[in-house]
Amino acid sequence: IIGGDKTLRGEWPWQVSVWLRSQSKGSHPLCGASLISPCWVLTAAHCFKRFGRDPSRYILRLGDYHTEEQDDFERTLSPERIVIHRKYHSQGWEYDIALLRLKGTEGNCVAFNPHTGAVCLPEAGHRWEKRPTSCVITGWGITGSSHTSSTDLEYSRTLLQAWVPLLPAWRCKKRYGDRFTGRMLCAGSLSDRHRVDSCQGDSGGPLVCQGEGGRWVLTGVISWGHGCGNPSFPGVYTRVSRFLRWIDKVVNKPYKS
Ligand code: 4AZ
Repeated sequence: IIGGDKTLRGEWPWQVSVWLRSQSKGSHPLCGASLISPCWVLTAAHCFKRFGRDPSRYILRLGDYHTEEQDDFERTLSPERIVIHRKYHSQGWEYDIALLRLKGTEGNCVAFNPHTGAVCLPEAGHRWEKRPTSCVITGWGITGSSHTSSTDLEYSRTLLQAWVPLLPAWRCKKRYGDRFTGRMLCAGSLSDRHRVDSCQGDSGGPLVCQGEGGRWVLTGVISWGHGCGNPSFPGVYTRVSRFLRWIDKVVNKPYKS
């Protein structure tokens, strides 16, 4: 997260970290992800580009805050299944969405606690950027000061957050052309003085916006962009409201292994 601040422990209880099982101590998570129900975690498809789709290669941490310390509510789980959107292609950025099934019987995979809980999904067709909305991104990815163009090229050891404005689609169309589609959201700071963005290591993690009644809604999945923190090249997010039927289908389909 570029231009972010420290979070409080338990502040974003749906935040999940995705690790390669063989990662050594002192390394950083591969991706972020979001808990959407007791058995399902939503993330980006491109998180599995490098190391493949075998669930046994990965571990998930719930209730995590500090990547190198055992936090009070932290739990390590392994995914039972990785479901990547079948239209996702590793050469492109479309359909950058994946669901991870946790081990356990339906409804009984993880117990929620003060530092672990699910985020709400948006309503179908909700177009957040119609009204100027500030949303929050969170992650353990590469950091950088909000006032300089350089990133630290260092992953954060504590979970960071940043407020990021949603931008009209044309801001991203102008920069990315046809690579930016209606299944994506454009977000970032336009100010050269206060750069806010997601970066490498944050992808798969949440972009949440506050809906009516102050509920946090999972509006985007951190996906891609040209560099990090450059106001000319906003961050691109998978637009969750366009994938509700896909999510419903995957989550509610009877599964036989
Ligand atoms: C990445 O490499 C990445 N600035 C994620 C988000 C952004 C750029 C790169 C957006 O995973």
